Amino acid sequence: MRKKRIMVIGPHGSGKTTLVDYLNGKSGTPRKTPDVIYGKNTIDIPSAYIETTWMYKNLIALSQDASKIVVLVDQSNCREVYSHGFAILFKCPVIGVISKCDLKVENREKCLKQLKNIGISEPYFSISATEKIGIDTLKDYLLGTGEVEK
Ligand SMILES: Nc1nc2c(ncn2[C@@H]2O[C@H](COP(=O)(O)OP(=O)(O)OP(=O)(O)O)[C@@H](O)[C@H]2O)c(=O)[nH]1
Ligand SMILES: [Mg+2]
Repeated sequence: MRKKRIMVIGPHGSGKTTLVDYLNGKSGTPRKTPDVIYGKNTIDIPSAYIETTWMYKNLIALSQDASKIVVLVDQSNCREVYSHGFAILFKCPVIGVISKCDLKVENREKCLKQLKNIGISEPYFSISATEKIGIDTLKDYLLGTGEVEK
């Protein structure tokens, strides 16, 4: 059977690649990611996949390779990009994450509301890659011992 990975979904610039690099124990210079990238433990999904609903069928197909799906809501720019109930498209567990929680603290409530509207149940995680907040807790939650089982 193919190894299942953590699939990371989020709007443009929300910190997807920064998070997957962390989950893969890698560091790189963040740049726009135009393609689906399979990493050691992760699948990094380009933001275009959530920006139009007709791309959702591709997301569903890719989710066959996912053990869990991380849905990012960007606290620094929490424009609504997901359809109401988006999470019910998927069969595997969907985890709600507020990224860039070091920025625009006043947007926190809006982000929590968005995660609820997307149809994700708590617990939600707040992370900041720059300030190293919540990111180890999330990594433990997603990967357990540090590896995804084969
Ligand atoms: N302040 C802050 N900046 C962050 C955080 N995480 C990522 N960034 C910055 O946000 C920018 C975008 O990060 P990426 O990881 O490339 O975001 P992405 O979602 O992969 O972006 P696209 O692939 O272009 O859709 C980079 O300049 C990162 O350094 C964070 O927690 N806090
Ligand atoms: Mg990226």
